[in-house]
Amino acid sequence: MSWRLLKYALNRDHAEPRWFNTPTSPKESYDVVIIGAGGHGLACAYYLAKTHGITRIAVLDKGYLGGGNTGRNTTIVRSNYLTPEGVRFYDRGVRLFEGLASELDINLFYSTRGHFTLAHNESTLRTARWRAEVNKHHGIDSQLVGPDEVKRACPQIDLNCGGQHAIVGALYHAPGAIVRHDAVAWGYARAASQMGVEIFQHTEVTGIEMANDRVCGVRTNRGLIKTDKVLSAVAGATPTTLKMVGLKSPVDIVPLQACVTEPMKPWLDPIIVSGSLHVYVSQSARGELVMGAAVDPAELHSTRSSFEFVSSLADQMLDLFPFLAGVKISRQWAGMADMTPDFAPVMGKTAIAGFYLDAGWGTWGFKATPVCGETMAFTLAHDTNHRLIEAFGMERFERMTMLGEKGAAAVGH
Ligand code: PYC
Repeated sequence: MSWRLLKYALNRDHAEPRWFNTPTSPKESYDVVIIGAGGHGLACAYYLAKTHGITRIAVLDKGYLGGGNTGRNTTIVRSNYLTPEGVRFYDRGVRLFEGLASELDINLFYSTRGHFTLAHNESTLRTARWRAEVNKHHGIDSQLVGPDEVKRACPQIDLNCGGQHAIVGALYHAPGAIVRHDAVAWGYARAASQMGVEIFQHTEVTGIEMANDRVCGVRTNRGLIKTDKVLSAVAGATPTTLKMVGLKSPVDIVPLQACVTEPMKPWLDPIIVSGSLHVYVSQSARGELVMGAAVDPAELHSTRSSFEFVSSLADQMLDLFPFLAGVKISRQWAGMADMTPDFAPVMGKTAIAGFYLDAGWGTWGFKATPVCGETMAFTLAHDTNHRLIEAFGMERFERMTMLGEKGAAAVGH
């Protein structure tokens, strides 16, 4: 038994240490204010403090820590993207994730499972082949495999898919992993807080102050905070902060729904994605099947989840895994995804001096948490975009230098 455990067991008065300290009220000023205490905002605060020595940081959230898309995603980590820019960026993300539990001293239940993107027809197979080639060129472990290899990794799958859309192959990405999403946010929060970062929950930003065309503070429901650097890391609410600084939003907000089943004995090792059937599934350490489908068809600022979602998901899942017919869905929910026209993020400096953006995460933001933190921290500290995010600037929508990452999205749009 570890000493720490023994100490708590024997000492009745010994309170469990708090994960982070919240001062009663924000200071008058900070070097950096981060809007959004989700994984991205907290990771940025952590790397700003750890790598760049900037610790006078306030992280503000109108709700609670990790209560937005950080706690609503389905925890998949992968780097099998389609564009070289995406592949390089997410590869760094996977590598950071692999060492994160020991870096943050928290069990993240990081579990490398292998990731299959199923192809049910020739055109999907062609995109899979294309992705595999781009991935290999950048040293990423992805390859095209046949139906037999899918069956070997997942014997329960029906390769005929109910007779409607037989599996003809798949893109296999060995590093594909799952990881406890809330633990990622809490780990970053604790480590950042230990270095002096201050986190304020239930603190809403109501406006951004500007003077001489540059940021000079944020207005909140707890008063004005002066700062000359503001990061907006509020996936699902990005248009609101962009409006505060007078920038036109390149993102639409669409709900992405997900659900989990009751816990089952472990049977599913890999992550299975079918873009054509609009479903994906993995099995968590608790035994639940974590599943999702395509985004909702229209813009909506809401986290409600619907019966239509579970019924159509169940329909497609039963084509892949008929034996699940009696398994119960225990929870369902939605997150709000900010979708860009080219399915790549919008990151870095903006036309407003001192206003930085970490947005456009669509349905793939969680896996980018550590690499966003690292690259945005560099960008804020040096007021220069990190080389890994140079292609993700907002100006690409005016210059028509879009990226075209749609083929790498896991879910249909
Ligand atoms: O991008 O891997 C992904 C993903 C899975 C579910 C939603 N997005």
